[in-house]
Amino acid sequence: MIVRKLDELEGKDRVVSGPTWTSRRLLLARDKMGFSLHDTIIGAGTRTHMRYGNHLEAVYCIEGRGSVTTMDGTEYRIEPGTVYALDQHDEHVLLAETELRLVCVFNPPLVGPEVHDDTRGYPLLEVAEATPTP
Ligand code: 9YT
Repeated sequence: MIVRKLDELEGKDRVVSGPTWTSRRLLLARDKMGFSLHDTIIGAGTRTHMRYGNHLEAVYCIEGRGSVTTMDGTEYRIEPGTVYALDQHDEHVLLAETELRLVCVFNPPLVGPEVHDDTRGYPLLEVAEATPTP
């Protein structure tokens, strides 16, 4: 069994930030669960344009308020208790009206250091590219 706590991740390679977000990567590919699980903070007042071409992502909001808008202009309200699943690798814009706390699941699992590339998604990395810390 794997037991890991959010406050144990600081200082390890499991805490990764982009311009608008900080992702605490509780479970990664090397944990061999078949998915990765992140507790992610999105900064208040930010706009993040994404498209995960290599991954499926489910996002469950546990704190904060905002919206996600797809490229056809459809806007969905995001609040605690809302999940959105990017089952079509949907391109989307996430607006954080307040700080958002999101539980994110990726399939295939992230390896660890991924940040958004110029496709607005994450590259597919090999597990060997990650630093082998617990
Ligand atoms: C909602 C979203 O995709 N935010 C960007 C960060 C990402 N979810 C991550 O790596 O945790």
